[in-house]
Amino acid sequence: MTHLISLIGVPTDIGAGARGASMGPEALRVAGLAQVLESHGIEVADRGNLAGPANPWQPPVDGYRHLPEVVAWNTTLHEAVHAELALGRMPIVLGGDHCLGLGSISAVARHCREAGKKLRVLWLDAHADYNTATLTPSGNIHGMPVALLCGHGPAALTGIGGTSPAIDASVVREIGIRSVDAGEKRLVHEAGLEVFDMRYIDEMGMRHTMEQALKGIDGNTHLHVSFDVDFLDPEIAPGVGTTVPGGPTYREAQLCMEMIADTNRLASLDVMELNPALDVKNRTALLAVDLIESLFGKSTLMRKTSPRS
Ligand SMILES: [Mn+2]
Repeated sequence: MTHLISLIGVPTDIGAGARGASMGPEALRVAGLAQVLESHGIEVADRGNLAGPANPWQPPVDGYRHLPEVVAWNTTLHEAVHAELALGRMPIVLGGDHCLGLGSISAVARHCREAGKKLRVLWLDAHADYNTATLTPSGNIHGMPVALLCGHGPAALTGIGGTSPAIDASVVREIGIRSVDAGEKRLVHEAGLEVFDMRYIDEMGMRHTMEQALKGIDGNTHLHVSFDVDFLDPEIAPGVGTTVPGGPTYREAQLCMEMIADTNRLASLDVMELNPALDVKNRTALLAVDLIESLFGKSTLMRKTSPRS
């Protein structure tokens, strides 16, 4: 795992159904993200915020809201993430809404093709984010990034980064899912997406879930985590636009992050959908920073060494 981190703020809610995730990057900074990482001996460069079009708050056009603006933000983000990876640094994308997973992960996939690396994407989310315009009446693109990455959607989006599809569905593991539309469910099954939903976590436990989700990761694997903060139970993480009850508890989320850290293969990260307008005294941002700290090796447990694969 590289210990050179670049923070990339992407202050937009262009793909969301509620305004406010555009303030997410600053809330994570205020919650001390850079300082917490530096306390673990990690060198952090805050690249500031990317720039892009304002949110015009329009209804869908041909099934998509703000398509040109979503293309613009994701194209800029794609180049920024790819440039950091090319420098041998680990990008942490501070969203912004989850439509930005498209620009981020398409860049990670491009880097993996160039570097001859295997890719594994962990999608931590309450939602499958596998919608298409024909399935979703809202047209909010933050519900579509996994489908777009897998090649389903308009060419202006699926072609970002030059290779469509950007990824194969087989590299994705979705964890924490508890809200999937009926048509979306069918597409997820057709794509063969591996989903560990809350029922699975309830029945099998987070430890077994993560063992399964991390299975097959080896020394040549680039592990990307796309962390939608609505993954967490809203009791502990109210500051998101689309809360769904019944998510992972504090300890379950910590274990999830600790087991990812134990692989020593985390190479890029998205932190998405934090919405300070809906938060309470920045507690969701502070919790996100606490969990990110665990991703980078803070262990709550009294262990002399953590197991490394
Ligand atoms: Mn999401």
